Amino acid sequence: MTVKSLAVRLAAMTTIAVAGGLIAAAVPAAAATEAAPYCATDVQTHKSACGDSEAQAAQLAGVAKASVLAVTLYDGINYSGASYSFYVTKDCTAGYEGEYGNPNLGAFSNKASSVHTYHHCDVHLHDPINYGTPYSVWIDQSANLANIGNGWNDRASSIGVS
Ligand SMILES: [Ca+2]
Ligand SMILES: [Ca+2]
Repeated sequence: MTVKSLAVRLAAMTTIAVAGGLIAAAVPAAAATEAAPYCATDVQTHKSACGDSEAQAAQLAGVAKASVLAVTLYDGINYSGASYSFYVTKDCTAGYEGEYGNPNLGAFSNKASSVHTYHHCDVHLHDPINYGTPYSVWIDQSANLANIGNGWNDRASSIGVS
């Protein structure tokens, strides 16, 4: 076998593996969204859970009573549809220090279409997982992320909160 034919074979195998992965990943994600559309993560424990309401999701994620809601991402515009909430230990400060973050939005990656922050927090949306570029301006709230910068609808895969 020549080097080139091996490379072609490997490329073909990779394509099949990627296609299979996409199919496998898409089915459970859709099922999970239908069953429990509200999800939450506590920054202290990094524990995430989903439920039938935002309150239930927070409870199942073990969000501490002292924690505060920093940001909620919504699948729909105008703060509608499935949501993902991120809880922090205390109110954010007036400055931008990048105090908290979620490096991988998981099933909510590339879904957020509107976002609302609370307790003096603002949010950076990052296109890749594990932060990095490109990322959005600091956002306090946006009813339609398509209007932020060059468009952030269905794009965020990780978030920074300050
Ligand atoms: Ca969306
Ligand atoms: Ca992305």
